[in-house]
This record gives sequence, C-alpha cells and structure tokens, in this order.
Amino acid sequence: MRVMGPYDSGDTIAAIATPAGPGGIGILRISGPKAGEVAARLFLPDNPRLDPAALPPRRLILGTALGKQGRAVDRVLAVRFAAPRSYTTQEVVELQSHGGPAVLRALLAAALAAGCRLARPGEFTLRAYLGGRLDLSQAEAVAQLIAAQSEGEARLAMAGLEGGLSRILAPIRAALILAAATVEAAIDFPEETAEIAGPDLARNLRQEALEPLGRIIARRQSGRVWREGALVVLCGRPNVGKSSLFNALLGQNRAIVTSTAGTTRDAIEESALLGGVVCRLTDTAGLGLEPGELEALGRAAARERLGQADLALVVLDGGAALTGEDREVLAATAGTKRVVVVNKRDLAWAWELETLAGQGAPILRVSAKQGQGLEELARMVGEALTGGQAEPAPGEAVASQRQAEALAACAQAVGRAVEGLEAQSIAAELVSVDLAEALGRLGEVDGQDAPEAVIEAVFEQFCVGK
Ligand SMILES: Nc1nc2c(ncn2[C@@H]2O[C@H](COP(=O)(O)OP(=O)(O)OP(=O)(O)O)[C@@H](O)[C@H]2O)c(=O)[nH]1
Ligand SMILES: [Mg+2]
Repeated sequence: MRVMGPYDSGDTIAAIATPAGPGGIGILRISGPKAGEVAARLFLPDNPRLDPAALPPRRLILGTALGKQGRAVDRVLAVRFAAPRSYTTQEVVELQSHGGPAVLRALLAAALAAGCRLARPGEFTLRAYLGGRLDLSQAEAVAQLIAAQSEGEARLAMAGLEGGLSRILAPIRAALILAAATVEAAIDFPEETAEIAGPDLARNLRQEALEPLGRIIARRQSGRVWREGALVVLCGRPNVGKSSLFNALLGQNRAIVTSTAGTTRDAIEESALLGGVVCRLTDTAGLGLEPGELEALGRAAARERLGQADLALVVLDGGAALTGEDREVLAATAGTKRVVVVNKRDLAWAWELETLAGQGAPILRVSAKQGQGLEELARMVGEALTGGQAEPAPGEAVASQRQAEALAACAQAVGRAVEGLEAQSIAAELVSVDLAEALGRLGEVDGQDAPEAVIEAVFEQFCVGK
C-alpha cells in the first residue's frame, strides 16, 4: 500500500530519532527505497570490502560518517535493516553517532542533500502501519506515546495520518459549524436573527451531516476487513475434514490429517488470501467430542477463537449422517458470521441439503481431499467478509474502531439536534448543546478543535461583533 501527497511512502525519509540536545549517542534514521543509496553517500565503512549501499543486514558496521561535502563528521556505527524486516517494512539504515546536536544536524543535512525528505512526525510509524507491521490502533498508540513529549506534534501526525478521513469530514464539520453558528446567533441576538429556520436547518443537517456520517460508519466494516484482514475460524465436529480443508485452502500440508477423530488438539493459524482478503485462517480442535482433558482444552481454545472470529467456516461431513455434535456446532456458531461447508462431496451423499434450511448461512459443497469447490469457497469467504463491498481506493480513508465509535456518538448528537430543530418546541440552547457535542466528537476523530471554529463562524457570518 502506498500513500501519496505529503506522506508519500515512496519517498525516502530521514530524521533524527533520538531526543534533541547532547546525549551519549544519537541516531539518524533513514527509511525508503533509496535508503541504501543515501547511506552510501553518508557512510564509509572501515572495511573496504563492504558495499555501503548494501551493508549486510542487522550487523553493526563501524566507519566514518560524511557530511554534505564529503568531509568526515564523526566515527559512527551503521546498521541496515533490509526490507521487509524493518520497523517500517522498508529498507532502513540507521547511523549511530555521538549524540552532539551539531553532528546529528550535519548528518541530517547530508541525508537531505542526498535525496531524502525530512520525515514528518510519526511517519516511520505510519509506514510501519502501511506495511502491515502495526494495525492502526497500535500506530495510534505509538503516536500517543510519543505525544507525551510533544502533544502538538503528535496531533499533527494524527491529523495527517488520517488526512483522508479529515477530507471526508470537512464538509460534515462545515455543516455542523454553520448550524451551531445559526443556533448560537439565535440565542444571543434574537432580534437580529429573528427566524432560525428550524426545519430548513434540520433538513440541511440531515443531508450534509447525518447521512454522510452513516455512510462512513457503514464503510468501516468492509474497509477494515480489506485493510486489516480477517480472522477466519474453521470449526466442526471431529473428523469432518477441518484440517484437510485448512491445508487445501493454504495449498500446503500445515495441519496433521488422520482418520482418527480428535487429531487436532490446539488451534493453529496461517495466513491465506481468500477472495482477495488477507485471512488469518485458524484450524481448531473438533467441537463436541466426549470429554478428555487434552481435548477439552483444545475445544476451549476453539471456542475462544470462535468468539473473536470475523467469520466461521462451519465444516460438516456430507458423507456421513449429521450428528448431534454437528447440530451443536451449528447452534454454537449461530451468532457468528459464517459459511457452511459441506465437505467430502466426493463420497456418496448421506443427507439432504434441505436439512440446513433455516440456518441463514451460505452453503457450499466441497471436497478438501480432491480440491473441489475450493475456489468458489474462497470467493464466498471474501464476499461474506466484505459484504460484497469493493476494496477501498488507495486514498480512501477508513475509520478505525476508535474513530467509528466517535463518529457514532457524533451521529447520535446530530440526530438529537435534527429532532430538536424539526420539533421546534425544543429550546435552542438544547440544540446548541447537541451540536457542540457533535463537533467535539468529530474533533476526537481528527484532532481538530471545534469551539474556536464555532466562535469564528458566528462572527464571520453575522458580523454581530461590530
Ligand atoms: N473422502 C474424503 N475424505 C476426506 C475429505 N476431507 C478429509 N477427509 C478425510 O477425513 C478424515 C479426517 O480429516 P481431518 O482433516 O483430520 O479432519 P478434522 O476435522 O481436522 O479432524 P479433527 O482434527 O480430529 O477434529 C481423514 O481421513 C481425511 O483424509 C474429503 O473431501 N473427502
Ligand atoms: Mg484436525
């Protein structure tokens, strides 16, 4: 994944990674496709056999750091992290120098002269996120951790990090500010703004704020699955072929398959691309076997995984009569999004598909052993996970869980304001409170402060301060 604009992840970026001021050591960090090339201009290894543009990864290499005009600046250690095994998942080179600010500034200047761009706050972490090393909430946590030192910068990083979302939110915020300003003016200067036009304002708020908010919140689910992947858990009674299906979907023999029921004891997990979605596919112990200690532990693990699953693949054996255990599994997964997979379709059919009517899940017959129906299954999994919604466009912003919660709270407050305006019997002060809350919630999403904006808009619009 690549972002464009001021955060273009195709750029090679550099920054001083250690705190400002004199210190024991200082670190200059470089990340991006040209990191090796830049390092070769900044660093001369003592060992002449080493290529400074392609240092052996994860080794500390002693040498001389070179400033802008190629003059020696310091004795340093260089370490290269080869993509994708680095924090950012890109090519990374770090130079550890003596921590004097003059040395580090000289190195940074040389890196910029060699074609780097100065990293924005949080940008290495952003790249780690884009490279799939961190999920967004982790990235947020990292940013917040760093914010302990300089909150303003971290806020900037967050707002930038979520720049796409800010763009979508801008017109919503504008509509809220306009409404808040109108209501505010009606309270403070009733004689100058006689009619507050309740129903008109309500209609506007509905169209410009409430509906777009609903769309962003709805988009979150499919967007998250596309971006962050999904947990898909295979479950079913023992011996139906869960491990066989797991292996077949992975295209490798990862799980042990035997004809003995209760083969799989522990959950194992591998990544697989199913219907275009990156899935963490988990094989589990069969649910519903007579208790034995080990098996019970395995089943407990299976149930736990099921609780976290985005999708359950409920595996049944088409070649053997349905059992009470099968029904238990169907009941246990009723509350989870699921696809019912009837396996062993190469065997004689032992029961009618109609038996499953009323389960409310897509059903598919496959043979894990003979590899039949697997492509169709992968497609169905992708479809079920994304609700058939397309993958977000590269620049399209998708709300995180935290953001979606703030947006939902925002939508609720807007909803109350709309009702208040429509009813017209509700005091303008109450509507004003709801709108202020909505703006505050919106501000939580992208870090923009609302109250000042409201005040400004009041004065701009009505010139009441004159
Ligand atoms: N004929 C046929 N046999 C299959 C198919 N899939 C699996 N089997 C057989 O069913 C038996 C059980 O397969 P496993 O994949 O170990 O089943 P499981 O559900 O993981 O079993 P546990 O781990 O014990 O819960 C093995 O003998 C497989 O060879 C299939 O599509 N057709
Ligand atoms: Mg198994």
